[in-house]
Amino acid sequence: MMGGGMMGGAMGNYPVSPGWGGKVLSYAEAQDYIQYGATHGAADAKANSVTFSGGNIIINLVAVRPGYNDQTYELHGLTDPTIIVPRGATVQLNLLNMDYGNNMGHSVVISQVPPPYPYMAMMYLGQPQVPPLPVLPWRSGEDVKTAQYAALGENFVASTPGAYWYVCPVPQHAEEGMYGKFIVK
Ligand SMILES: [Cu+2]
Repeated sequence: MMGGGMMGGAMGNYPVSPGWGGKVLSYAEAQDYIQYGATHGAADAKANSVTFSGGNIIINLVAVRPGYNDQTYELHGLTDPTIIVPRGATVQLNLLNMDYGNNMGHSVVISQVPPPYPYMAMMYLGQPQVPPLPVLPWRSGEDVKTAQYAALGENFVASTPGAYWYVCPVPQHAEEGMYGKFIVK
């Protein structure tokens, strides 16, 4: 158990709009977000992992970055990398949804339940290890340069060493592979 709290968040099915409940980023701001994510933590492409150090960690995860596969997370240019953080670190886990289209809202839940996941992953993940983010709506338009993007983050303390999974709870997404390993060591 890393945090606690209730299941929360709306399960909306709509494109991003002002007032959706989180941040709204322009394409340029989304690129800054990605760049931050690509310059913090140490990426190992062969191991497909990103290792963070220090007591305050910001993880800028992307859901379905343009040019990457559907139903994946991106960080440091890697797809669904293993994320490794030191025990006791305060973690700000951010998510930016760059996907587009009906049912392409995405979120992230940290679970101790390993894959494979069923269609309704949310029913299977047990008590989330940190309060889950709401579902982030998809981008506002098809054209990536003019679209706006939903982003949101949450903070928790990685207090308990162990192997966890970060998983998209939207129906079918985890079943299709939208998850990665999250290790506290
Ligand atoms: Cu998803």
